[in-house]
Amino acid sequence: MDVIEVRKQFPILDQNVNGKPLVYLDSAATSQKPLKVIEALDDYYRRYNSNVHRGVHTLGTLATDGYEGAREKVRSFVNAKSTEEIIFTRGTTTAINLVASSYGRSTVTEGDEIVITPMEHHSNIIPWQQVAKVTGATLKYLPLQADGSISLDDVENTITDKTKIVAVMQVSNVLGVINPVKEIAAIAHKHGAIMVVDGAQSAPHMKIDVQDIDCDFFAFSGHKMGGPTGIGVLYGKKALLNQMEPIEFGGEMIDFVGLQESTWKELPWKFEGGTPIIAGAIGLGAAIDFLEEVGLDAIANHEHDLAQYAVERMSEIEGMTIYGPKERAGLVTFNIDDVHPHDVATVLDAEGIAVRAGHHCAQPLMKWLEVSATARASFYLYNTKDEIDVLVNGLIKTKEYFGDVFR
Ligand code: 7TS
Repeated sequence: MDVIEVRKQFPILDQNVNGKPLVYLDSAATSQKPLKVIEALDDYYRRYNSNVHRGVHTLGTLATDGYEGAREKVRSFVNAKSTEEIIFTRGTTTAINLVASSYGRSTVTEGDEIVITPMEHHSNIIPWQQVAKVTGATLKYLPLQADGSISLDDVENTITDKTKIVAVMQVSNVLGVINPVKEIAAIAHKHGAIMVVDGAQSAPHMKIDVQDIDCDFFAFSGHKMGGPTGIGVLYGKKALLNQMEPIEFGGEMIDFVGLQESTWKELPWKFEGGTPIIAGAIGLGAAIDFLEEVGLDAIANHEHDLAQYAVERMSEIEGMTIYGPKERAGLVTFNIDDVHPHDVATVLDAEGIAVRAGHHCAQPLMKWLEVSATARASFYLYNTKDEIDVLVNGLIKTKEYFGDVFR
C-alpha cells in the first residue's frame, strides 16, 4: 500500500490547523472521506437525485439502482448469502437497537440471560439493559483478563443454557482488543443463544466474513469506513429477520394497508420504513469500492505496523500509561502522568494534532480501568509513521508544559 498515494485521495488531510499540518488521529470517532465518496455524493445530487422504489421515471430508476446496487456491495463486503440479509440503518447504534427492540423484546423472557462484556460501547450496553428491564432477564458480563482481553474459558463458564443473546464487539474502540467473536459465537450456539457482533471498529479495518464468524447479527457504521454519516448496516440471518417484526412503520415498508390491518414488504425493506438513506447508501457503496481497491488486508497490515510503532515510541515517554493488550488493532489509548486527557488533547490540538479525550462512550470500561477518562490516538489507512513522530513530539511538549505549570 502506497500511503502517499492514498493520502492524495483525502483532500481534507492537506491543510494546516492552528498553523501546523493537520495530523488526524481520530478515525475511530469518524474517518475522513476519500474523493470517490465525495464525488459519488456530488454526482447523485447533481445528476439523479430522486426517491427510490416508487415509480417508473428515469431518475427514480437510477436512484433505485444506486441504492440497491450499494446493498449488493455491502453484501459482498461482509460475505452475506443474500441482499435480503442487509438492512440499511442510520449506524451501528440504530442497528443494535433494532435487534434489541425487535428480536430481544419478543424472544427473551424472565429468567433468561443476556451476556455482554464490560468493554462494550454504550450502544451495545444500554439496548440490552432496556431489554433486561422490560423482560425481567438478567444482564451478565464476561470478565476481562488483566490486559483487557477475554478468555474462552471464561466464555464457556459464563454462557449457560439460560443465555438467549450474546453481544460482543469485535474490536474495542478503547483497548484495541480484537475479540475471538467466531469462537464466542460457537459457544453461544452450543447453548442455543444467538450472537450479535458490534463491528463498528472492525468492518472499516479488516476483512469481514459473517458466514465464517457465523454470527446471527453484525452491525457497523458507514462513517467510520470512509462513508458518509447517517448510514449504517445491520446484517442478520434471513431466518431470524423473517421472524422479527419491524420497529418503524409507515411508507416504504408496507405491502398492503387497510383501515385496521396492514402487511409488510418482504426482506430487507420491511425494516426500512420511510424514505431511505439514499445518498448515504450510495456513498457507502463508493467507500466500499475504495477500501477494496486498496485492499482490506493491506489496510489491516498498515494499521498494525502503525499501532506497534506508536506503542514503541510512546512507551519511551516517562509517565506514559498505555491501556490494552500487546496485540492490538490500530489505536492507542493512554494517559500521561496525572495530566487530564482533555488538557493533553488541547495541547496537541495547538500542534495541529487531533486526538480524542474522554470516556469514549465506554463508562463501564473506564470504571474497570479505574480512570475517569483517557486520551486516544486512532489510525486509518491514510496515517503515517511521520505523523506518529509528530504525536510523540506533541506528547513530550505536553509533559514539559504541564511539568512547568505544576512545578
Ligand atoms: N460501537 C463501537 C465499538 C463504536 O466504537 C461506536 C462509535 C459505536 C458502536 C457507535 O457507532 P455510531 O456510528 O452508531 O455512533 N465509537 C466512537 C468512538 O470511539 N468515538 O466516537 C465514536
